[in-house]
Amino acid sequence: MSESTDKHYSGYINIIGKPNVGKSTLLNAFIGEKMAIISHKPQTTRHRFLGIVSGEDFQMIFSDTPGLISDPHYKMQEAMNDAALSVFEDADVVLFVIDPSNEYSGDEKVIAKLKKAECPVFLAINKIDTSDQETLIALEKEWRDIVDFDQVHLISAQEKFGIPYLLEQLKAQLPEGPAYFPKDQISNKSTRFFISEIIREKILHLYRQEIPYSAEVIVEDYKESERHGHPFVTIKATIYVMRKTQKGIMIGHQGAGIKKLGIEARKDIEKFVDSRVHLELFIKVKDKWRDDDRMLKSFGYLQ
Ligand SMILES: Nc1nc2c(ncn2[C@@H]2O[C@H](COP(=O)(O)OP(=O)(O)OP(=O)(O)O)[C@@H](O)[C@H]2O)c(=O)[nH]1
Ligand SMILES: [Mg+2]
Repeated sequence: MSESTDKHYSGYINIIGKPNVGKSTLLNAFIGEKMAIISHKPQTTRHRFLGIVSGEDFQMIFSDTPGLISDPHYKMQEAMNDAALSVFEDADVVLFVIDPSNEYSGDEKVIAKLKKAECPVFLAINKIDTSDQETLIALEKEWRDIVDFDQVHLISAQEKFGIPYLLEQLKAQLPEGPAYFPKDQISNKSTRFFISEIIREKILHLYRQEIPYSAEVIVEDYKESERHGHPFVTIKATIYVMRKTQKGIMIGHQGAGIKKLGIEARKDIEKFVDSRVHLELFIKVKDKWRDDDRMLKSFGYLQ
């Protein structure tokens, strides 16, 4: 096989912004498939992870991050903020996302970092399908007065409006460099990570109030086998909650809640792993895990 002498471009495009502005929806739109979980509830994403798009002469490494919380209440939220702000350390391009309802109160930390960034900084005003031109023009001006953005894009990640052009402009910013990941790799996170995310997404959709925020999901066991000549995967996952009452709510009347959660999660996991799946869910109570260093380490929030 002869080696190509053509130039190769690669780099990190790091997405950052407040909770719920559509960062994960945007990452999925860039990747072209559902990788990040999405919900209408803020603080859906809890960990920074990469979504990688490669071509013959380029590799774009996108990172999705937890939404920036202006007043963290517990250690897990502090760790989420740290993970989000760490994107300034390795970015080749920073993509700051806002939505039309966004105010910049509480954004001082990120604004200071955006101003000091040595790489190109783009502003994406997302959810333009929910706004009007006048508001958007005013919003763009307001933000341009604060930060000297290299480019501003008006997009709708959900409606896929403005995405191909933004992608093209981001690609044009990539410096010359090697592929940092194998060309067929699409993330830095494991199958287990994405399975626990799928289960957490269903918890966000099915349960109300504080339940999703009190829950963490760990895939304890993942076994691939074959059944009737077809691939078959057996998964055991534990859901940690903070109180006994939350465990009761999650299980539901005669187990109806956990059954529904299991069925909905399994359907999406089957699509994700492209196999039939048997999913077993266990619920454990772990008081104050969101402030417990050891638990946060074992859940991957702290190094
Ligand atoms: N109308 C509209 N809704 C959108 C758009 N993009 C995202 N959303 C919705 O906004 C909500 C939040 O989307 P996410 O992608 O989870 O937002 P996020 O910024 O990743 O949120 P965190 O992970 O909590 O920081 C979801 O209900 C999305 O469906 C858009 O372009 N238009
Ligand atoms: Mg998100």
